[in-house]
Amino acid sequence: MSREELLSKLAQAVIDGEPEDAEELAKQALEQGLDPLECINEGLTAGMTRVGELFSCGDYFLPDLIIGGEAMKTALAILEPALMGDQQRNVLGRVVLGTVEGDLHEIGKTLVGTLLTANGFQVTDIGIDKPAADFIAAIKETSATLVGASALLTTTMTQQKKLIEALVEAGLRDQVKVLVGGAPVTATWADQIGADGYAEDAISAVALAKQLVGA
Ligand code: B12
Repeated sequence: MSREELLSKLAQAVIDGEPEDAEELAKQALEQGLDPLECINEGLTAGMTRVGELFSCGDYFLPDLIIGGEAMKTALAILEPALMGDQQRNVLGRVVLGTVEGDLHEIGKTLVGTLLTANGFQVTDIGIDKPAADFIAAIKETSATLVGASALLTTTMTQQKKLIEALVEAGLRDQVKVLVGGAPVTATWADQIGADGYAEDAISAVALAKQLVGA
């Protein structure tokens, strides 16, 4: 199968919600020497974007989102270890990462964590639906200097603001740089809530994190 064909089939497996196909195609892509990051961006994420569009226009329903997410996660489980190959030994910085309270979207956040880890950051992923208090506990526990908060819903973006307020209250705001991201998040929003940076995808999240720690 050609590279283009494989990438488009990976996207289609997510659109059709076929975890087994997605897994098989991901294995095949690695065997054929395709770049795992390209498979994620041009295959899986492209498919997920389409799922979102179909949901927006009412052609897809919640179960379609769930099964599309499952297909993407199954393929990521095959591709992510291949991304870890070029992991560096020096720790560039410690990061606490999570999806904010009320928000169950985990795929993008996890991908950001994987790429940060692959690029030399020590990542503590606290999971999804996490209140500010959980981010703060993890920052204290790990002495992290970076915190990443993911929000995929317009209704949960406000939790990123709450997190920054809670950091100020806890006296930790000067210790950590705050990165925000997620589909509805913008650079303007990041500025507005006083975050230190915004990145639109996992690759730019790595560049931003490096910049913030001066690496
Ligand atoms: C899959 C999915 C789900 C799955 C999630 C499964 C899972 N295990 O994660 C499930 C079924 C749970 C779900 C539920 C819901 N969803 Co939903 N979902 C999606 C969908 C289709 C894809 C999200 C995804 O995984 N994308 C792929 C990843 C790779 O991209 P990403 O998440 O954007 O992450 C990248 C960047 O944003 C960035 N990034 C992400 N986080 C961070 C963090 C930091 C610090 C940084 C720097 C960068 C960064 O880097 C990532 C990697 O490149 C989106 C559509 C879309 N286009 O986003 C809708 C979408 C986000 N969902 C939507 C909705 C409405 C819902 C529900 C309310 C539906 C319902 N009626 O119940 C519920 C809410 C549940 C909840 N409380 O959270 C809407 C949100 C609308 C809005 N603006 O508020 C969207 C946009 C669909 C739509 N077009 O209407 N969803």
